[in-house]
Amino acid sequence: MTPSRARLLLVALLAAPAVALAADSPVKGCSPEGGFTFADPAGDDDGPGTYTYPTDAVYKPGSFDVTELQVVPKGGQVEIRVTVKSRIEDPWDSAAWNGNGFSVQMAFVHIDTDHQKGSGVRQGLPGTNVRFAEDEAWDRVVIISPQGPARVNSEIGLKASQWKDRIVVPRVTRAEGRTLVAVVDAASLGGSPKPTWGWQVLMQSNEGFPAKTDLLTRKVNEFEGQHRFGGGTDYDNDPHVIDILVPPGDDPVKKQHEILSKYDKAANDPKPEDLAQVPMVYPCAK
Ligand SMILES: [Ca+2]
Ligand SMILES: [Ca+2]
Ligand SMILES: [Ca+2]
Repeated sequence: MTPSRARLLLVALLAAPAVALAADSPVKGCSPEGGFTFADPAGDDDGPGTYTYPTDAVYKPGSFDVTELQVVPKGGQVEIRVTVKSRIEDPWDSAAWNGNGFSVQMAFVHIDTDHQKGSGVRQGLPGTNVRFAEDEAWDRVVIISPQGPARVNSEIGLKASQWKDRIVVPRVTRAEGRTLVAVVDAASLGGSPKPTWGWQVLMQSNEGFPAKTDLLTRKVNEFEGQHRFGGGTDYDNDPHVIDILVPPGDDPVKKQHEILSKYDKAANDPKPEDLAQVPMVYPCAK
């Protein structure tokens, strides 16, 4: 064997374990500019493990099953891409209500830009019924909604005005195949993404006729209905999120079910501490 062939073989042997590990990791493509791809398992579009879709035929299987979050910084803008398991359709003809080309999905993409205790918001947006840890509080949230910006901004003004400087309505929102795409100005996120940032996608469904307390979110009840998710409770104590990301580790489906099951099932007028606490994911943090 020539010395160069021996070196190649050595390199291949050393590289092999790293390749095997990378295949198991949900994280790909971390860039110095803060870009990455983070995979979520298919088949966990059941919240704490019990949620069921509304019965109307527009809620196709897989519609709320996140399979990937991709963040692509491009100059002064950032493309945020949330992919689900089924092709995104527009059964309610969003053009008729100045919408964005899809109908049933809505995703809240939370960002923790500093990972500092006491910095940011621990509460979820109205209607999500979740909270965040003290050192993982969100500093920005991007709303990917089929509703046009005027409607989303009006809902923010009515229901979450205390956080309006932290809530980002994208410059562009559209559907591409199985992917919801949002383009935001990096400045609206407080600057260009950094590999240290934390992210969390809460998958919801666009409700055009929301309750007074809900920011365009669809409710989860004890039993599913034509336009209601089932498998939760009829109070606002159960997390109204269908799929979330969990930090890399063994059995992410089980982990999600554990996280979303930890709420006070008896609290009919829940306090913040009664709600499930969702984690941030720091895909590229060292
Ligand atoms: Ca999923
Ligand atoms: Ca924070
Ligand atoms: Ca998940």
